[in-house]
Amino acid sequence: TKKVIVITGASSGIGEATAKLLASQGNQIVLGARRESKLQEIVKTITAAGGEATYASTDVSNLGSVKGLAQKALDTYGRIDVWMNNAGLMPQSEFSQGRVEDWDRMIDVNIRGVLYGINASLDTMRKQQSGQYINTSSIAAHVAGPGSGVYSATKAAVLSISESLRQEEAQAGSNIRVTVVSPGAIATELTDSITDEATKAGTKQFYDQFAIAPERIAETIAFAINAPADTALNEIIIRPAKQVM
Ligand code: NJP
Repeated sequence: TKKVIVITGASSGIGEATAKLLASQGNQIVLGARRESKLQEIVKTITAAGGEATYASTDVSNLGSVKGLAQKALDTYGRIDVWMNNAGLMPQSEFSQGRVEDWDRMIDVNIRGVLYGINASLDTMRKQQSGQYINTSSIAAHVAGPGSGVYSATKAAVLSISESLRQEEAQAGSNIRVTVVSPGAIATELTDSITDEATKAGTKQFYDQFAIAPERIAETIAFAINAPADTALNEIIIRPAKQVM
């Protein structure tokens, strides 16, 4: 059945691939991100293929902006069946470099963005007595290493937030499912967010060896959404077959 699916970070990478796949399966997609021209282009591609989509330019680190995205979904399609908290940044660096601005941006987008997404949509799902969250975490939540401390911490926060939300909604009997998808190296624009040039070069080299296409993640998310309503896939870890850590 047709679902209204809101996706943050939908202007590139995993969000874009997921929007396109879910639209091709007959769902109504609401895309959010900051780059409006990219969102317009993706909506055009989806509608040209016979699908249904709209967008709202959204900064997930601003609660009012995220509420605007939720309102766009309600105004256009009348409900919210799935909310995908996917916007994220990965400006990795070692602590000794003191890149405090990068830490703050990761906290604002990777953590606050997820909390604001929940806040903007949970009332609606509670009223509907159905819904689903797809929260994009990372393999980095499970495996921290040099340079990944803050990114790993923000993605571990996504696991904690998701698990509490899952338990609360299960207890309330609200029929709201919570799914975390924790990817390994995926070929997207994510490495562009690294501000330290040496770290960026090293990470891109690592990705170039074996990163898999964002369409793989989109297929995984579609599987979790299409699972029977009484069944919740709570966390999916998905790596390139050749990725060690
Ligand atoms: O990266 P990318 P991915 N407000 O850079 C948006 C996680 N992940 O698809 O605002 C709203 O192509 C940005 O849009 P824009 C990762 O941590 C990935 O890989 O227009 N949106 C763009 O659409 C992240 O949570 C890998 O610039 C904001 C999107 O975020 C998720 O996957 C591995 C925003 C980023 O798209 C999607 O990232 C892993 C804001 N303030 C986890 N700031 C991987 N690729 O290897 C950014 O473990 N965005």
